[in-house]
Amino acid sequence: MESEKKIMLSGIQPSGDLHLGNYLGAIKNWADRVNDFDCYYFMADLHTITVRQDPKELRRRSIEMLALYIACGLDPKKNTLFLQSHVPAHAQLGWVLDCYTMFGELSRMTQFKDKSAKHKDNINAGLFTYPSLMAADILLYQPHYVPVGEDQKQHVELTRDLAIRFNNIYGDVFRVPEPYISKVGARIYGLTTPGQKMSKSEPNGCVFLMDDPNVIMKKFKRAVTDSDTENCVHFDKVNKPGVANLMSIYSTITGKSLEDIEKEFEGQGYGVFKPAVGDAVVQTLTPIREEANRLIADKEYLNSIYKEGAEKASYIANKTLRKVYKKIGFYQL
Ligand code: ATP
Ligand code: LTN
Repeated sequence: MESEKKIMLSGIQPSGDLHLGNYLGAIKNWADRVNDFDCYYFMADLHTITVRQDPKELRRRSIEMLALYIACGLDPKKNTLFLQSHVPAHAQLGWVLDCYTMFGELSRMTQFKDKSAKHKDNINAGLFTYPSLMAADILLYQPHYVPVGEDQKQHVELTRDLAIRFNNIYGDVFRVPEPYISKVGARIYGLTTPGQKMSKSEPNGCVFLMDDPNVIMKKFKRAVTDSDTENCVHFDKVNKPGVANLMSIYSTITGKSLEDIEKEFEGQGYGVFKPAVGDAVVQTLTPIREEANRLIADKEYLNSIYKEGAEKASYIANKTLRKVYKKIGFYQL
């Protein structure tokens, strides 16, 4: 029976270990919406090779990430969880959409500009055409919503343009999806660099989901607060970005409002506040880490989830692909 629920789809590249920014900005929000939508979440491994990867590490992360998705609350019975390279339709529709995406459009993508500046020795064609593959990832499943962080909005806009362009030529083939950007946790900043988003490329200020509790506590105790001498827990993004970031993390995790947090720590300095935030994060991440470790030890189970996910995803994706092939005139047997 086809589901009546609206469809939601998103992916994360297994190009680095998952961190608190990924959890609060993306995965936690996905898990919270599981009952309201028909959800597809995948590991975008095809996308990772736009930048050189160590094959062993890519393989390890591709399975560890599935364990973490599940441990973070993405129940495989309620969500379709899969690995992009297990569903060939992504690459197939990706090629078709390459032929409907303009050079000028791809040249304007900020992620391409950023990444080609960062990897000057490897500005490959895949890095350039990445957004067409991402459009294929999305359009294959006819989703209503694509929950992503602010940084991916431009790619979803291009996906919409491609869907509209294709539909204008061939009739109603694709649903035109909406980006779905959550306000809560949309941007978590680095603990050592409160001016920049938390990212695996700055590991000292980045809390990884698989970090040991003592490592997490150390990272929080070393978190940059302010240069002011006030030593008071007050939310001021402009003048106290470090403290504001810690307050946002604490608020997102505990559900307490910023005012309540200010009251809770009134008269107490950063020496009390920083370990308290660390402790709340440890409380949240410990069961996730333990469950992920338990699942990682059960490869057979994880493989079976990937297998089932690929079957379910392929069924839907192939339906769209067949329609596309037919519309563009590929001879059908
Ligand atoms: P990089 O470290 O290379 O910038 P990343 O860790 O940001 O990569 P992505 O694969 O680009 O990881 O992001 C996966 C998802 O997590 C995206 O939806 C993104 O918007 C979200 N995300 C990543 N970092 C943060 C952050 N610091 N705060 C909130 N959301 C984030
Ligand atoms: N480009 C995204 C990952 C990604 C994605 C997608 C997200 C690939 N395909 C389809 C949503 C929908 C990133 O780098 N975070």
